[in-house]
Amino acid sequence: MLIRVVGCGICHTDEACRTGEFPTAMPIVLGHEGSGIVEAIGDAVTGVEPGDHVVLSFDSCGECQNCKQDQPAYCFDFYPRNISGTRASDGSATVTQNGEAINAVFFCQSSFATYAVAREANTVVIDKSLPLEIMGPLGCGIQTGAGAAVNSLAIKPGDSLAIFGGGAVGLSALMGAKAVGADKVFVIEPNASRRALAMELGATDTIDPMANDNVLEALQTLSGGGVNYAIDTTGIPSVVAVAMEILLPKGMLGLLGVPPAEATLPANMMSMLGRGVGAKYIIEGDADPQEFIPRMANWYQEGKFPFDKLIQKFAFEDINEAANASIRGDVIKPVLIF
Ligand code: CXF
Ligand code: ZN
Repeated sequence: MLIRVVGCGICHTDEACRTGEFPTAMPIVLGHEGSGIVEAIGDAVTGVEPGDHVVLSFDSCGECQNCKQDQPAYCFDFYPRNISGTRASDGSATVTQNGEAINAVFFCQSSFATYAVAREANTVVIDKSLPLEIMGPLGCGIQTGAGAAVNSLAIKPGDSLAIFGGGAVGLSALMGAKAVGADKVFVIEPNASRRALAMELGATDTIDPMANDNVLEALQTLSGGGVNYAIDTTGIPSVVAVAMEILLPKGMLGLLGVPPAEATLPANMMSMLGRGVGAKYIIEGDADPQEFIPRMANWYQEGKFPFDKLIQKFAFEDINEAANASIRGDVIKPVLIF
């Protein structure tokens, strides 16, 4: 379908692709947190109509083993469909410039553009009463953080959680955990204004890792011995090492951060065995966007999930300023407005 884009968040993956941290072919039209209004649909579209307000998310095939078990983030065709820059069906280009092929189809949307072409699979219809301009980040970064806490770790009332990194993904994990009744949630983050926002969003306490030479000890003291779950959004091996060690017996660490290319897990296997703990990488918060995006939107309307507090709007023309503000850490989640 053809979508007129009204807003698009900038996610760390856009930046990682631009800098070559992530293996995406250049040049490419990035942008994968688009929201907009459907202008036209193809023959095979059944559940979306022109005029619908939509959030765009990641694409999946709907047919592989994982898609069939409602785990579209682990679609066997995820990379061709979302990262390759060309049509998954035949590798052809969807965009040209002066007759030359340009990569696009990024997350089956390439929403740093006034128009996007998406499939029904990655297009989620939302209620028209929602603020459409800022809804796009629910399609990736916010879904990734909140889904990790709610779906992957399945946090329950009474559970405790430590979140390493208080950016858009980490603070979304905090909001998700609080929305489902987590007890104690600790956020480890060097930026003072992000720590303050974490407290406003319901964190039990925060730690500044720059002011603490032993974060593990500080966290043990604050938590009374450890936590049931941890989430790492930093991808930094020395941080992951602390996250592994703070887990109580039977604990689980969710890994969300993009690591350096050569990094290996910094885990002591005997220590893991002794506590029966685990660690796993989580893609897109284990979410089925068709179910989870409306769920987060409902929480937002009920006042339980104030994701708008993470967002700062920029005009589309100011995309470079928006990206730089996020790299500097001045803005948590920039959203481009068209
Ligand atoms: C990405 C993170 C890296 C693996 C593929 C999915 N998520 C979105 O930005
Ligand atoms: Zn993303």
